[in-house]
Amino acid sequence: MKALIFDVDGTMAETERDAHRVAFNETFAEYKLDWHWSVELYGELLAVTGGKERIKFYLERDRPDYIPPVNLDAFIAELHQNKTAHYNELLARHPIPLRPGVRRLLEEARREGLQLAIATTTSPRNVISLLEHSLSPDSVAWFEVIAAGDIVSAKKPASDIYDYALKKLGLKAEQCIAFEDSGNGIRSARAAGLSTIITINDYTRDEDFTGASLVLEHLGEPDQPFTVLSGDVGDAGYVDLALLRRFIC
Ligand code: XBP
Ligand code: MG
Repeated sequence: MKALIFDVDGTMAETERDAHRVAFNETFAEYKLDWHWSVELYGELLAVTGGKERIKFYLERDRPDYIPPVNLDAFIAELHQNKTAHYNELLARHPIPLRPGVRRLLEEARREGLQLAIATTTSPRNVISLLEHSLSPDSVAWFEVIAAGDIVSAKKPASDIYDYALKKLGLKAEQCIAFEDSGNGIRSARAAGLSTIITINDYTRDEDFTGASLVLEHLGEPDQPFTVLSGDVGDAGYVDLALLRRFIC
């Protein structure tokens, strides 16, 4: 096992409901658009990864009444840039805590000389903000590769972002483990050939995690053991490198 590759949103931290969703709504309000994404509606919209793609999907599915500007893609890109600014302000004001076990596992991997990488649909700037505010000011440098956003043309569930991360790491899929929280995420990681550990959250708990090595409530801590939804963990109560080595294919 040479590297751990982490998804960000929903996996490292619960950023979707109280940060991304809120930032989208702040942008819509700023542009005087009568669009509002409730907690429930946002759960449906998460079926589409990528903020720009999600806005387009919402307009097509829920707002057939909307008369688009001549260049809709450019307008959506402008909205999305504004949303990214709101998201970054929000993370600076109210850092979102990392999920249980994330910091501990990253620190163990660093001590043991494993490489770390990120494979996410969100923008690089958002990843950097989360790492700096919630992990440590110098933690961007902990990651050999930050594969994010529009660097690939096809977002998750396509394998492209994981293929890109593996290529940049210079490693084969069999040498790495992916961490994901969603159905789209596991499809992407598995399509790239990666063993995948799932930590669910309220938005994703009922999704299809076929092919997961483990499906857990969270990564767990010595004093906060995980709940196992599927897979064999022996007598482990939290994810550490010894447990992960069992799942290298
Ligand atoms: C995350 C996403 C992202 C975020 C919003 O998916 O789908 O679109 O919701 O970020 P994953 P942007 O965790 O599978 O990578 O608005 O920057 O796209
Ligand atoms: Mg995710």
